[in-house]
Amino acid sequence: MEHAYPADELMPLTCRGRVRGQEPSRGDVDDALGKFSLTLIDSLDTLVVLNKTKEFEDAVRKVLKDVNLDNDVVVSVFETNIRVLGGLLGGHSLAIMLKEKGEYMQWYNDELLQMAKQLGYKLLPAFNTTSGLPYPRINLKFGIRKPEARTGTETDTCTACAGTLILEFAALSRFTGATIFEEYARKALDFLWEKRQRSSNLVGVTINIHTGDWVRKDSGVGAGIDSYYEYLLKAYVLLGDDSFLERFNTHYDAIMRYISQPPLLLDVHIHKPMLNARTWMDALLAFFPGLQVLKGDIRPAIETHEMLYQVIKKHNFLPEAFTTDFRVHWAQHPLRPEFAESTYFLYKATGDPYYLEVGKTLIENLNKYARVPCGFAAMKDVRTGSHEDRMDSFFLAEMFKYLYLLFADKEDIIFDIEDYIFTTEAHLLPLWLSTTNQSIAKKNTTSEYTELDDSNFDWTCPNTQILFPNDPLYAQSIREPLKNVVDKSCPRGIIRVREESFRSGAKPPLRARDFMATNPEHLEILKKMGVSLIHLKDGRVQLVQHAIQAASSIDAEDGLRFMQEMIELSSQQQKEQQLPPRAVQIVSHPFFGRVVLTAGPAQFGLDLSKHKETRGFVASSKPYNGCSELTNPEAVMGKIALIQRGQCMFAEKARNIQNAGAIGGIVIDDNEGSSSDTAPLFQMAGDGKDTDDIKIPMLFLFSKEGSIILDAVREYEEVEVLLSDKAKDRAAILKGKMIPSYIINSNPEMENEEQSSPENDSQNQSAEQVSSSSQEVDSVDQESSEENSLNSYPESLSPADMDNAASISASEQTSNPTENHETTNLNGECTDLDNQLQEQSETEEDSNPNVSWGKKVQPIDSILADWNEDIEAFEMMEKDEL
Ligand code: DMJ
Repeated sequence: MEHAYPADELMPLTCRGRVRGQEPSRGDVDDALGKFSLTLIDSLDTLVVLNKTKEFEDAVRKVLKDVNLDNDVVVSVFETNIRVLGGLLGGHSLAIMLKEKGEYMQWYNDELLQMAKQLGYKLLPAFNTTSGLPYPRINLKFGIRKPEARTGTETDTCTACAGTLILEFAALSRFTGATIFEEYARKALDFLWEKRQRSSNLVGVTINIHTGDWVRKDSGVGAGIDSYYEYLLKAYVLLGDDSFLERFNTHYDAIMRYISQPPLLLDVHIHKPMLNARTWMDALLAFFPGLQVLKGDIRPAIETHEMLYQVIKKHNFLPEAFTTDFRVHWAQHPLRPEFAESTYFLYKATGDPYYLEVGKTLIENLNKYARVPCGFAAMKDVRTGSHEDRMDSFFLAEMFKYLYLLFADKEDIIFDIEDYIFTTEAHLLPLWLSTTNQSIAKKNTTSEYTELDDSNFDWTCPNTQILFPNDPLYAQSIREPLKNVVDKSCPRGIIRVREESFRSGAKPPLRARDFMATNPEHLEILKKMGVSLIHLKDGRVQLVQHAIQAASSIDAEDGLRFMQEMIELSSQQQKEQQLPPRAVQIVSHPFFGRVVLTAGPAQFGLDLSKHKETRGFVASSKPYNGCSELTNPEAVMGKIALIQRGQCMFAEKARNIQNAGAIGGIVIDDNEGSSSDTAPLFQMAGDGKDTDDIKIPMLFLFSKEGSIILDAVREYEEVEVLLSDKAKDRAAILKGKMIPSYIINSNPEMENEEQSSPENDSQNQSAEQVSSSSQEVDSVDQESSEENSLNSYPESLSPADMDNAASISASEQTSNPTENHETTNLNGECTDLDNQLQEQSETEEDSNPNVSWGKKVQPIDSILADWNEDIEAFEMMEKDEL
């Protein structure tokens, strides 16, 4: 309220409000911002839960006085529904509860509900499609009327986007008596149900809102689908309509059959549900154990939650995506609440104090790593602890609420929380709505519910009060075998997999290592194998394989082998060439280590991952570009020099500041407004000469991050920073326990070590992007810049950048045969499966829950033998779609 109001969100690093249009666009994420004081509305019912009744009363008055819902802004229908409509309804629910108690809100006359109704009507034009599925976006002022609306041309939406409306819309109908909202939301759900893939009973991630065709046919419980399942079960709870429960149970049965590989939850294809569609999981699926608790299926909930907790313990937060062998796939973490939500529900179900310990860890990590002077900042990279100038509204709406509730006793909350259901945004809707204005509730009109295998419901228990009365250690006994599942997992071996692939005899006609994107013969072979090369706008290229486009099934197999090789080659090269991002932490007053900026590393100079951090005050070099001998050596001596990017090579700048006595350097981008929020980080390349003479550490900051330091210098003059590979503990910083950099730099042994480091060996290799965000995953950087002029792959495709492109693209059509070639044995040691594959899949799979997630282990020969069948299935699938 102090720094951001009336803006939609707080920018906690720069201490101001995020106003759409005034900040560089972040793409879809900005569609949540409608200039309607989003965070305030999203936080209304949190205030009551936290017993801040007076503040709630003031906040409601502010919303009524200030908020305008008629802005000429294009917003996401899904986000506006769950955050704003849900926020207004949650606020209304608690306002009438308080009014009835007779002390607070006595003046309240359903004003929030009237606003909610106004907003509901604004969202309705989005449903003007033949399918009844809503458009993904709407203009708050102009609806979808073109051209003023600037929207309404979209053809696709995500399943969760179309299937997460019923709670808010039904509540709105039942509170107001206006039936249209519930009708529209039901119609969208009916359509999705009709479109489920009939043999697997799964739904895809995106659907065409006009034709109902699945656009993305992968299926999981995380991003894009998550709350569709959540709302089916909760619609049954809130509305008491059996058809929702039957639909949920049908989907749940399919999820447990195909997607659940305890403790993992892995995406599959809707038409070939035995094929994994990905080798990684996203953070959004962390809500699923909570939903399983609501369903009463406690065992898999405990298992998945435990696995997620171990990933969190490794990185302090759950990265946006992580692989099946628990490596970071996408390192960002926008302070998502899903894991806290599941922790709360598991604690409620089991009463096991372990979950309080888990909650304590979450709170400690938030305070230690995310708390900044003006709020809580999202993590840009969980590996470095660097921040993003972002605090999403769900942090207050959900994270605060669930963490408070986890520790609250019944009497700490001024109303009975059991009388309410949580929406997906944790807004509270009263259960008495189930018996109010029921006229719209349709009875089950379809008889298409399949007979379900009851074994999936063995653990279903309708009442958490009577769970495990005789066994308080029940939850622990399930966690125990999983205790080292993350730490002892083995990274995927590259060499072994390749050997196995070669041992089978067949090699693709073109080897990944020989491939040149500019060679017409190579392109011809690619085409034959069904592999297409897509040139992206930014100069990068992407490989995608469509098996059905291959000339024959043999060519399709070759294509699979080629993609496989490319994945392995690229991940190997990426590991060899890429340096992870680094951190610049401001440690002086008033920051005290709380602001951590993501920095790009250099391929030369002191390697901060091998040596301890470098700490020092900053000083700007003169000339500021650092391209000639400094004229102010006295100012930078013993300090960390700030230098502007451009006009000469990075290494030249480093030498000039080192000669002036600087102990480190920070190069700040000269492109105004650039930020690691919007641009991919890269590592600074050398100059093609020997750079062993550069001993000081050099880091790169984009302009926005750099200006945080420059502003601090303007305001406080003396600004001290810490250059490191990972943000350091603030307690240690405050106690001054850090080792001064001059001690580190003067260790001759370390210098020698550094000279032989692999990073120095690769100095003359390309200046690759540092992968800090999976938004970059699909592509290959072919750009070169003045400082990055040593890119060693100017014309050919650099396999180093192909990892994710190849893996994702390949997985769209095929299972990834490189998967599961390792497993973890009972002692947690890495085991080569070459000799044991058969025995393990036959024996351990059944008896050992530790390895059950490796149940799809399949030798490559058998996968390839299955290939023809896959092609037929895909052809069938295409026909189905037609
Ligand atoms: C929230 O806005 C909701 O929980 C939504 O359903 C998906 N996740 C975000 C927070 O991560």
